[in-house]
Amino acid sequence: VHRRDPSKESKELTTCFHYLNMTSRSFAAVIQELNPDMLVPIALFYLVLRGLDTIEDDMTIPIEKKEPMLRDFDKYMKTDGWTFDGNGPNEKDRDLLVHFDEVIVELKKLKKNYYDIIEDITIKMANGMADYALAAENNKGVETVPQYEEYCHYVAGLVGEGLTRLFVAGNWANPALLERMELTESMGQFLQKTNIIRDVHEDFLDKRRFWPTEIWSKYVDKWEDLFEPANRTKALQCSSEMVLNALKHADECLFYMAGIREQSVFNFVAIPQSMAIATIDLIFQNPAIFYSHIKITKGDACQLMIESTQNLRVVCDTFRRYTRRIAKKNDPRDPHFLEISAACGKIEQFIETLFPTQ
Ligand code: PS7
Ligand code: MN
Ligand code: MN
Ligand code: MN
Ligand code: MN
Ligand code: MN
Repeated sequence: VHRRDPSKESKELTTCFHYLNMTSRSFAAVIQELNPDMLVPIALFYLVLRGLDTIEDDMTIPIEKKEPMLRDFDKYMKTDGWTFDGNGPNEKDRDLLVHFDEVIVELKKLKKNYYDIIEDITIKMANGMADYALAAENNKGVETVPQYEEYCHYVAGLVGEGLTRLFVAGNWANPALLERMELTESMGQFLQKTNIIRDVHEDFLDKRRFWPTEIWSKYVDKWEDLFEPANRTKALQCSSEMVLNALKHADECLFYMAGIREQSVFNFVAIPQSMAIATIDLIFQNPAIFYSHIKITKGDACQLMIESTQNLRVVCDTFRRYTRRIAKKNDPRDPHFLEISAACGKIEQFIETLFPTQ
């Protein structure tokens, strides 16, 4: 195992790692365990997107200012000395933008092929975020399931694309993954959809909505009604349909991981996916998502870390265990009972084809 040596780093790079540790929910540790050749490019990729997302999430920036800021973010990331002192959804994220000039110094030292991938993904994500922020302001927002999936593509599918391009550039992943971009897309969609289902109440308090009208309108007349205790049964049925929609990505995530050739990259991609299937299990049939912020326990997170840093067989065992827990909780009175049962069956079957149990 390789360790960073801060005494051999520039002061700006040390600052970058400081903000990586401050801002990342679960990514900081796995990024720092990456192979040294991947470590800095991926840490900087993370910080650029974390900075961009801080602007997207800052609901105190009026849309007239937010939209152009998002669309110009790729210019800021190459402007010497650029910083931004906004409100930030929390203090750590705000601090990252206050010290963004130091991220810019390090970005300029990247190999051109790495910088170009990061820049390309940033441009596409930022414009997608701007489109959806503008639509939300005009009371349109996410209406159909294809729009929901398009938003998830902008904020997570594209991250997967950039990462897969970086992995292949370094020969850490099978180049065949580039010809199967739907597998990469599933990796991002599965993480983002899990985040959107879990954060529904937090986003509601921020006056943001990512659940598509096409789905929630089958259960309640108005979006706010989903959070009324009197409507809990309908709300849970609605969340089951959201879970069903997310579960369809699980088998492709496992297939993607079969294309990773290097242990530290495998750990980096597998840990968030295992956390996601465990989070889906926590969310499923759980009314608490409509009134509080729920998270898997520290103990479960520790176990998932251990299980996700070995090999695909162990990760498949994890997925099977959580899939069975989901299937067990499935309620025959739920309108999507049969489809959820089939989706769980499909995941188990896929694992069986990868690792037959004689
Ligand atoms: C470059 C490591 C591995 C093929 C900062 C990792 C928002 C779920 O929606 O703030 O604001 O509530 O909780 C990470 C695919 C992205 C997708 C994305 C960049 C996996 C900014 C993570 C992470 C692709 C855009 C959670 C997507 O943030 O969300 C690097 C392969 C950042 C990955 C956003 C969401 C991350 C997320 P929200 P959060
Ligand atoms: Mn965010
Ligand atoms: Mn966001
Ligand atoms: Mn500074
Ligand atoms: Mn969220
Ligand atoms: Mn949250």
